[in-house]
Amino acid sequence: KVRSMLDISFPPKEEDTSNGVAPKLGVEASIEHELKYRVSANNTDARPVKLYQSVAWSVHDRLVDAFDQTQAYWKEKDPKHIYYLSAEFLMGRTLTNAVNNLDLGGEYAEALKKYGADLETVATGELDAALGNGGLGRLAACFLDSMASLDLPGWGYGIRYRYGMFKQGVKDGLQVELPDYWLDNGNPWEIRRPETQFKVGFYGSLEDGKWVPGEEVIAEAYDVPIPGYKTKTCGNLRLWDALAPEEFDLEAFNAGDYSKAVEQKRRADGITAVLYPNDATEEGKELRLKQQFFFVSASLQDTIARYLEQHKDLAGLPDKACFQMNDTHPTIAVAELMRLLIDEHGLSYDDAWAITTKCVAYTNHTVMPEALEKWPVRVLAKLLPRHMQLIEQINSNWLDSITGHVTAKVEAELAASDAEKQKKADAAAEERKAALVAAEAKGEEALAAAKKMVSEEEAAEEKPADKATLVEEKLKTYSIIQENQWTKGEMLVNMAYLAVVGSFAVNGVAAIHSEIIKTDIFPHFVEIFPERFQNKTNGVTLRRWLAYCNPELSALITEALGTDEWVRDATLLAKLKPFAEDAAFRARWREVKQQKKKALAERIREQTGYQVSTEPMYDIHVKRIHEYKRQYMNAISLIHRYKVLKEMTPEQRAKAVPRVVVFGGKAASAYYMAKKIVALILSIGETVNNDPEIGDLLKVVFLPNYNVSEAELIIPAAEISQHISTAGTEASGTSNMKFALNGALIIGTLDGANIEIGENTGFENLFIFGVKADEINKLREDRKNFSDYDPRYTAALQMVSSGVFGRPEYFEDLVASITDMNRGNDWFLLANDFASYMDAQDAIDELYRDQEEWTRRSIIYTASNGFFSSDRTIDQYAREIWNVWRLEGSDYQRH
Ligand code: HBZ
Repeated sequence: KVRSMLDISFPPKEEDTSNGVAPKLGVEASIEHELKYRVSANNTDARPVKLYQSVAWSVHDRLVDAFDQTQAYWKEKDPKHIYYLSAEFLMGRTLTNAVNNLDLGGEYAEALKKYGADLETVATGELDAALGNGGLGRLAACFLDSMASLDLPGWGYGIRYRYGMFKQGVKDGLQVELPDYWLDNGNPWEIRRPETQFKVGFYGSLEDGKWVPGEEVIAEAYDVPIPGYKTKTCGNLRLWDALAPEEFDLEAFNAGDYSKAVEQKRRADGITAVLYPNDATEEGKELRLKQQFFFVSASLQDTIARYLEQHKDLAGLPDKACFQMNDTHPTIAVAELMRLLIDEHGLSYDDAWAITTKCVAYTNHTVMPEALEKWPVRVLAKLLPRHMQLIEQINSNWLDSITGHVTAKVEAELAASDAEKQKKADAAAEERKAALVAAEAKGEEALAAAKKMVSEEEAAEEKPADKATLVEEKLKTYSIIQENQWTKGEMLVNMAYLAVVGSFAVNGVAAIHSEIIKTDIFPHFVEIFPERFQNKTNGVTLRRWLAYCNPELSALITEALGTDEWVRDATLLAKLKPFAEDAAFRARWREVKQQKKKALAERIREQTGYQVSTEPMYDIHVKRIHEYKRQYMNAISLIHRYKVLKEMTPEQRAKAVPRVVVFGGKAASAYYMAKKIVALILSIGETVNNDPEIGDLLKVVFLPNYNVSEAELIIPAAEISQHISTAGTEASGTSNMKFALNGALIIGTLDGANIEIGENTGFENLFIFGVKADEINKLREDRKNFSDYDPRYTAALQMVSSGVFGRPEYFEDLVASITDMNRGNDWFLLANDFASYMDAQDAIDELYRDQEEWTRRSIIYTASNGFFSSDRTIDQYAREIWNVWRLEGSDYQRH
């Protein structure tokens, strides 16, 4: 009854194009409907945010249609699905992407004229969905776009954090962290599914081998439709929220204990409250493990439940489901899938293991030891006792399975080294025998002394190694459960090892990285299953990162190529190459860059108050702040640049190449050095930007709150971009790809995807400097005696220490971290690379004087880097790991 009353209160439908699915209004009418009824703003005073909301809700309805049809179609066809398990999805804004992927850009632009608005402006009313830290989370978001655009049956699974990445502010020259209220205005892009709920247990004990959780929460699904580019396919990102089993504990409430009554709710709320803002460091917190298990368990239960609606026998699960683990964060999936199959569905351990290891695959994103997750056995056993038991069993089976291999290895090593040792031992024994004989002849006293000496020598002598002990020692290096090397006696579960043992495929994210994980991180696993290790070089979606964030450049590309097919097939960008030789085209290319620089200059003024000219070179360094990414080295180079400019005569200054250097990036809230690096950049900016002698010759800007939306504005404006990590530390990098595609030149080290970008673009077109990855270990060793400091480097650091940029005592630790043997000893080798970095910087200045050649290269970058489309990456995952394919036939083909 109530329902039908509500129904008749809707305004008359203007058109019905719904195929009986849902009545649909035209774009203009639907915006108006939403404006009036959903957000209750009358047309005349529709403020941008209200207008954004009504436009978003109107797009929402169209997404839901596409979503329902796709999901129904997939259900009917029952293809194998890929489930991308990730603790992070850094989606950014949705409106522009959704409208354009749905191919409704024209219609919405037209409809918005009525409000004197354009889509671009309206889109700024949306808050970023910042449910991720950096590259790893953004990669997951690009992958969703590509899966849908390639018509692959794929879902993302993650956590609906109520607070995403903190908002970064600047106060008194320091980073401050503010909460991210992204859900405050409601979220038109999600669909709550109260009908889809699963119980997730924690703590408790094992009773008769069965796990009895001590605490339970409810996972409730929210679906975020993921529209593919100009296809009817609409994928899904399912995010879980945590609810208390009973919102209020009524018993406690009636007994007058209000706080106990809400305790359950508070605990559940805590699980999905906030994203951990760490990127490259491990966060060994129980709550984090809880988050990981929470979303993994709900996702696996959900998948199995859907599978069982259509199939009886779980043995067929690997033909229908593949779980891709985005780093080790979801690795508990290995144990949870085992538990579900054994404890909930009655399979034997062996059958469960056969299924699990055919369903699960793992992507590694880091080689930094501090970022490789290791959970104390104590924490796991308390929070997830049954899982700890299963991990022990998995480990013991694993070690059993390789004991033969390890024994053979030890025997071979022994055979080699023992023959040598035995020879020495035999010779020593002969000598001792002779000494005793000689001493005996000298009498009692001498004999006693000689005996004493002999027994001391024998005790000190290296015993021929005992094989069993050696095998045991070696096996430990393969073990998933290991002793903490810092805290003796504490046992840890190495999640990366668990992931490797439990997966059928393991991949790195750039060619060099995939080699390094084989040689440095998992060499002993490579011995056992070499075929398991693969490379899948990262990519980015060209929709968001070129077509939509840089419509001006896109229009120019489309005009040149005579088609916009490149948005779908990025290899077509190669056809731009001849245009690099066309002076008129180059002029237009420069015009676009100029326009984008202007937009960035405007943003800089808004956010920082600094007025920057659009004439200088725009030099951009944006990414999470980290010692290994070496923003600090850039900062030191800028101090030098400032010093040189100060020392110049007016004639010399007139010839200098002016630069606007823009930094952006968040420092993890507990990362002491990273926060100091932010402060140093801010301080340099403060000094340089207010120095009247310098004027437009140099501006150093720290643009606060770098996020996806800021990146969409910054990247198109870049002329040079910096990717200068210590070789061997950056797994891939993905912003380097975005910059290259937007025609920014790269200064970088031979690290991560820089190498493949160099291969595609021609290394002669990049500014490559620095030591190589295979030299790093030795150089770190050598630093015990390092004294070879570049005088420019020393002078710049001296300026910091002497207070030229203020607060010398605050920067003392930072300076010490790269100069003091006992306080960091320059672990990331800034001093080693500084001189070659400066040479590369000089080469940049030199080339920038030649705007024709610079522009030519810029075009070459765009033309050469179509390889880095995430469509290519996802196609490779689909073929080489997942074995999923797009559905042919039916009207789900692209139009
Ligand atoms: O993943 C990044 C790598 O540093 C980068 O080189 C690569 O391109 C990118 C995609 O493959 N890794 C991260 O962004 N890592 C995290 O954000 C992270 C988040 C939580 C953690 C650990 C790392 O606990």
